[in-house]
Amino acid sequence: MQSSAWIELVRLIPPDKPDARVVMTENGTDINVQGILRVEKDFLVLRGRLAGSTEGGKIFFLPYDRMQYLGFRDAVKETDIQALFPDEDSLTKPLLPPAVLKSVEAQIVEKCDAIDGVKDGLMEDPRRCQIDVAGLTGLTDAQRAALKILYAATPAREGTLYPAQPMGGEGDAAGWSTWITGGGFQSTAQSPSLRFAFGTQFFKFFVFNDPSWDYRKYDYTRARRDARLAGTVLNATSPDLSAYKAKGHKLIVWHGWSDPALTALGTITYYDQVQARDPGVRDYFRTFMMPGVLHCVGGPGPDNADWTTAIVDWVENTKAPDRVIARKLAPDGTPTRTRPLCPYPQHAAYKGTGSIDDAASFVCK
Ligand SMILES: [Ca+2]
Repeated sequence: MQSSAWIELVRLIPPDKPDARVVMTENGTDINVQGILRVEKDFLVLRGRLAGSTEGGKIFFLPYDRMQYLGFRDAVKETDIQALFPDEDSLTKPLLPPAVLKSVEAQIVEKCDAIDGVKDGLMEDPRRCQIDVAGLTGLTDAQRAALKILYAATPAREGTLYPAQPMGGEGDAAGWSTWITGGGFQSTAQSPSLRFAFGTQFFKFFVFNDPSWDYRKYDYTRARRDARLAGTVLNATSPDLSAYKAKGHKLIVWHGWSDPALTALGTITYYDQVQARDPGVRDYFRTFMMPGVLHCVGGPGPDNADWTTAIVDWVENTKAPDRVIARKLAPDGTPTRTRPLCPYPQHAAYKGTGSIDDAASFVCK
């Protein structure tokens, strides 16, 4: 498109709608515009924030020949549900079909598996996998844009509404297609994925008491305020465990890193909040992250651990869980791999010798 055409388009932007426009650049980056600073013959200078980021006020210098589109939105709509299911009349046709997700996961594992020092098909800590979605192959622009939203935190008016989905677990049948993207086990004409079902029904009936509430038109940056009343009954997010600690109780929380139902980063955020209030948290509360594990069970990672013995030992025998062994079981129940789970923020590190399928070859550090 000619520069003059871009200039004409940019001049159409109403000045009274902050944070309501989106510019996409050639590398697939969305920028939410907060203000147009200069319109020059060959470039544009604007103030805004990268989509998915909560850090506004950045200055962007944009030559017109790097711009792909310029969109107008009534509000910032960047939740996964809105991105994945823009058309309520075709919910059964997933934007990210299972075969595409398998390819995405394979590319991610290929690039990030070895970061933890062991090529075992698992990422010990997916936060260390920093892949730009723009570099993944076999995706349409719309699929790429949706993935970027999924891998980024959902922004609130201030801070974060909900943490990002870590990379990993995309292609598993019980993974994203069932929970997030649609086309999986639970998919129906009305409810393509479980997150869609929980998300839309929650707002219809818990928050707004309005069966006609439309997720496509909702400005999610209002969600924290709108859901405040429902949250008084439902939230279990207070980081103040002082009463629990005073009674001498113990708490173990474990979470699959690839959980497609509830992002694992939410659990980490909570643990960090408790620790910020009480640096001695590990005396009564420990969190264990399980690499390559989906929601409760499943996924390529060792997902079978004896948590009951771990908590009984801690409560009744004063033996705190410094290392819990997880097992991957074959369909007949035979363990094919064992791996230590380490209390967060520790992780399992390979000693450098011994079988990578044997927990004895790993230390917590
Ligand atoms: Ca690995």
